[in-house]
Amino acid sequence: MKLTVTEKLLTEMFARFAPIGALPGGGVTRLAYTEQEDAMHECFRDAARALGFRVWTDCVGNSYAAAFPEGTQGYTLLGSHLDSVIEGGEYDGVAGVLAGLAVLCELRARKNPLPVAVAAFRCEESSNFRVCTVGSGLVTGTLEDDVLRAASDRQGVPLLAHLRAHGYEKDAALLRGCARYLELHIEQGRVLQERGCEIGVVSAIAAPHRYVLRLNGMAEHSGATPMPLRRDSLCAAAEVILAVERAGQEEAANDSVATVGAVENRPNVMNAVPGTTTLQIDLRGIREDSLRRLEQAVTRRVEEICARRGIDYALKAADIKHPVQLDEALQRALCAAAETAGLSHMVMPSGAGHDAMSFAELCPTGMVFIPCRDGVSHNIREHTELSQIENGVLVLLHLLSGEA
Ligand code: HGY
Ligand code: MN
Ligand code: MN
Repeated sequence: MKLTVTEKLLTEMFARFAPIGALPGGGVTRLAYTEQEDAMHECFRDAARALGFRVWTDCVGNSYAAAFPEGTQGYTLLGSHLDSVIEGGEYDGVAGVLAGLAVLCELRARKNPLPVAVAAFRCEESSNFRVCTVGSGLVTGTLEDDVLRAASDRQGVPLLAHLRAHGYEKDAALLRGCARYLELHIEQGRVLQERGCEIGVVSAIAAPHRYVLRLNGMAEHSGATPMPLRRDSLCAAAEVILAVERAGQEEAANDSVATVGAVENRPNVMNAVPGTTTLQIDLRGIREDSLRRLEQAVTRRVEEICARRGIDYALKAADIKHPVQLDEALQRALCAAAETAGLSHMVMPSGAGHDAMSFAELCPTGMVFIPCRDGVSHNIREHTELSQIENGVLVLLHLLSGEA
């Protein structure tokens, strides 16, 4: 099968997206529910409309494009996201949304009547509100109300206030008529590259368990306070950060990971003993038992470090999700589609979270991975080739055209 429109579409669309949230040293910052994400969605909608597709937005700001009329049932939804982490790359999420648009164009060029829609979901990244997959979670009913109400951005502005400011509402109407969800995404790891494999078919998605840990010691004069009298919250945080890493290493054999990705320190000046330090902890795993051991180890070590150092602490869950197994029949069909397309492929888990997590309980859900250079992602150096996105489009097209 020869792609007719994809390369031109991808080249044009990446060029249109490029200036949005662009950073002087390369890479992008397009945080959720900020003007950069708004601009990405507007750019996507304008392009889809110009291509002659029906375009709409739902009441939490997700954007859609389709050739079929409103009210169509049983369609396949190709989705991903357009927001990024801070100092992120241009392909995380964007590759999947553009691949979806390319599939719509290729199906139309072949006069294939299959009902397929593309979705760009809001706030997939947890970078701004410490909660992920908000847009897809709201329209699939998988985002708990208490998590939504507790979420606030990096300046402390509630997520609900952002929705209201956009004229959106939290009680989103559930997505109707979607019979199957597929997502193309860069792997964000280096397994495909190391195995020389062109396509990954995802079997399971690791669940993020995210916590905010607030350590309260005592801010004091850094010159006049003798060492034995100090309750230094940043020193306690340093021990906790290494304890989290060690817990992750102990569970690495079970494909679990553990990271402290963000530190906020107060008063954060050279001549004051730190008094309050807040850590953001990200635990991930595809096995519930391993995740449980990880959580118990982290909780136990936080307790021990704080007791020994006389530090008060509050460990609060920000976002707890379950590991997701993806549809086996779809996995087989995607492998067959890659085979038909003449592309090397392998079945593999995803350590990263995706909007596909929001759909796995709702309908048959599948994911296609394409390699990214050296597995680098959530980094301004993130890169993949247009030809690799085209490979993903080819697999989706073979699957959807029933040619698999
Ligand atoms: O953080 C993640 O797993 C994904 O990039 N949203
Ligand atoms: Mn990401
Ligand atoms: Mn992503």
